[in-house]
Amino acid sequence: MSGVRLIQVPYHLGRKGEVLGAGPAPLAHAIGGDSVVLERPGEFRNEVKAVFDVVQALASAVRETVDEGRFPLVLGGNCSTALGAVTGLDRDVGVVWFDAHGDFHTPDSTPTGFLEGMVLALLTGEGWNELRRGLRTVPPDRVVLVGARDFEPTEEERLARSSIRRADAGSLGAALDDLADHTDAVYVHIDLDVLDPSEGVASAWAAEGGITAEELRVALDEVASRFEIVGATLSAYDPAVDAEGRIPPIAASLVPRLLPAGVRS
Ligand SMILES: [Mn+2]
Repeated sequence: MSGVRLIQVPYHLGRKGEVLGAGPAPLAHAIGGDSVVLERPGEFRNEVKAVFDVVQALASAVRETVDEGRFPLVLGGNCSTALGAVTGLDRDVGVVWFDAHGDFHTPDSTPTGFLEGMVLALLTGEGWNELRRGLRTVPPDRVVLVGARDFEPTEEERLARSSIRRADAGSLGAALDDLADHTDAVYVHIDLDVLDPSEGVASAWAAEGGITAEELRVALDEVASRFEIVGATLSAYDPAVDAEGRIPPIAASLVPRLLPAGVRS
């Protein structure tokens, strides 16, 4: 896979190797080939700043990858990796976001304070304005959220008021057709908790009612048939809750569907 660069981002809330930060290494192993491991620059001062430090470092790594003509495949860590990936692409893109959750809280609406529950709001330009400086945003009408089913109070209402499109496996095609009116290039974000727990438990945030691995593979084929996929992230895997190791081979099976035809071998 010489045309792709795997970028491991082994951080959870800015701390290396903890919880979801333990996920990138087994994902990289299952996918195979070479990968680089991102290092968070600077000292750890607090979680929120550390997360944005990781995001900024990832933006640089993705930008270098694209400049070399390679496809950036990010292995998070946290879903906040999306902010760095989209920034490093340095172009207007649509976003297809697979997740059990909405990730659509702001600092003012969150009941938990969990930064990972704010990432899609951040990506569409809400919250943490100073720390977000220099990061790219995506208009909400260029985002399709797929498989979300586990919401916190006010989050689903916030989504309903936004122009983010929501879809499940059955309605994805129509949502993608709408998105194709706005863009021909997309970034694909896969929080592995979009999978139903019967396929494998991706993390402690897993939720019933998800899509199957086969539905996810078909969904990616639907995306690739309509858009140029210019970057992707597989994220939010905690090997500590997946004792049988069921998630990494599923993640690896998704990779050929994300890559441009020229770099699939
Ligand atoms: Mn999630």
